Amino acid sequence: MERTLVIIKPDGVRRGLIGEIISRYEKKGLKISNIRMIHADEEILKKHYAEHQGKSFYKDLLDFMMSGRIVVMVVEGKNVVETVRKINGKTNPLEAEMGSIRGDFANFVTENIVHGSDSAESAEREISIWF
Ligand code: D4T
Repeated sequence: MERTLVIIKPDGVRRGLIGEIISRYEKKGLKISNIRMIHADEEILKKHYAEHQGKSFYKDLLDFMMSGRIVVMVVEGKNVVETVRKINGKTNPLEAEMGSIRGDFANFVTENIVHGSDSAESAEREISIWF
């Protein structure tokens, strides 16, 4: 079964959206197969966001991701990578469709509530970082 890594970012946790977000995945028929709540440190975030190192938004992104607790989970299902990205909506909330998590709840590109892996290969890499 395909797997993906989802992170509910500090803004999603602060705003009390954990249940809302998980229920959207579950109602679509996806399974949460592992889950933990942590306060991430710089070391683990540098690994997770290695591809963005050097980009203009990198430091703000890491600071934001360390600003509170996050929920990290493994989600399983058929075509789960693509399905989760559709449920999450586009990275920039202004472009995200209404009805998606980002379309419904996010305002800024950095504070965009959730992360979902962008491919099955990224998912396996990210799952090995967090679990
Ligand atoms: P994540 O990784 O959070 O699911 O986002 P995406 O896969 O949808 O998008 P991404 O990797 O391109 O961006 C990672 C993370 O960086 C923030 N970001 C991104 C930002 O603050 N400014 C920007 O210009 C971009 C492109 C938001 C998500």
